[in-house]
Amino acid sequence: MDMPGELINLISIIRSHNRWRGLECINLIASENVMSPLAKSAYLSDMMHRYAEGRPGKRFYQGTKYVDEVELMVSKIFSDLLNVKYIEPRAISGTIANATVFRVLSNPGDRALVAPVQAGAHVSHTKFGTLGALGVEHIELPFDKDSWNIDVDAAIKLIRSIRPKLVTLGASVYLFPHPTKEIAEVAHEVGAYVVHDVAHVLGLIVGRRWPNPIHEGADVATASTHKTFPGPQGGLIFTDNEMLYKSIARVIFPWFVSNHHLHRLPATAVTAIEMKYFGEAYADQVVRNARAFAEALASEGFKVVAESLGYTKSHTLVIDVRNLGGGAKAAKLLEEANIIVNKNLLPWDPPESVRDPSGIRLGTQEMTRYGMLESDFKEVARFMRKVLIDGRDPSKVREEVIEFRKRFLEVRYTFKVDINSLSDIKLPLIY
Ligand code: DSN
Repeated sequence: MDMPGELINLISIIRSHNRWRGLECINLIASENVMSPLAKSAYLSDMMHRYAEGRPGKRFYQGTKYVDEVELMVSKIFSDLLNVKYIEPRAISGTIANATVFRVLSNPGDRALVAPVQAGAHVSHTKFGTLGALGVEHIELPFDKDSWNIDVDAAIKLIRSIRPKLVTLGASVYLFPHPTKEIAEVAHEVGAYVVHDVAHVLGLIVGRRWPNPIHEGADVATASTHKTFPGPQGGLIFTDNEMLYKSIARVIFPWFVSNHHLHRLPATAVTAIEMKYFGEAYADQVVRNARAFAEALASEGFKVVAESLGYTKSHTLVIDVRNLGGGAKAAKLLEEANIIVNKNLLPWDPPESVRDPSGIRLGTQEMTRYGMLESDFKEVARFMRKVLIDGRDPSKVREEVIEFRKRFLEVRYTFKVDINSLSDIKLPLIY
């Protein structure tokens, strides 16, 4: 039978997406990244078809001996990379990692202190997301707009007066490390646990450009494996606390995952091995690029936040675009020029302005993976000025962006291998 029209149409849509986002855009979403060809090839293994509920060696299905080996490898490699004792790799996303940990540490009706959404907390930390779904009360930590960080003195007072079950740190707009040590000391004094969500900065921690919260006193850390850590989409939990680890392992299955999407595991292991060898060079360049990008944007006339603090210590930077029509308009115009960013709340925005906030958020991690250096980000800042400040036609700038992107098509910080020589089965990608 010939391919039906709907299938031809579907393949054409997939190819259009792959060409657009994979080859023609400057991707600056701070929570995304790309896998290497080797990791992509590992992602397409037969494991994508299989089930393996439970833990290695204690599965509820037969046929998992190699899955078990890979899953144990993932835990071992992360344990070494992060220098922590216990890894739980079965969370299929950062949100599932958070749900598991929050459920282990609290019951419905308990109270949690969390960073404010406007200051970058992830929705799963809040009453609007997973914490709310679990019936845990969300009370915001005080945020200091001058230091772009949690107000430590006010937070300490609040922890002592609320005596919460848990305190969450970490954010999706994560410019400067949160004060884990200071918060953990006081949290522990009142019997609270500290959960640090390092989804955004896992790759920087592995690359030794960001503090590991477990080494600073957090009880448990949650993460995702696809932001600055450039693996497949997935979640991770790590801790040095054996009792917590055992509770997490009991709760994640069967409460929050049944099967844990096994094809993630070999691709995550490949990426972890890449990060073992290239992670420091990669993280270093990501952070250098972020600082250079922020400086370039500021000199092009943009209001990049946190100027007096050096803009950022991570992969992320934030621009206040109120004077340019707001975050929604700016993000849309940039998209028309093939520059992909997201609109983002800034600390002074009310939560209801989430659909048209004051800011846009930019991350350097993906384009760094494609080989961009500081001088290349200066060029990106110029493209952005043309669109948002000079008011040039975005479709004209798009032509320049597509031309520019041709120089950055190959994923770096990986091993040079002939993928086809490794595979018994040819798995062509739709490109
Ligand atoms: N919502 C994602 C982000 O963009 O930061 C995190 O899951």
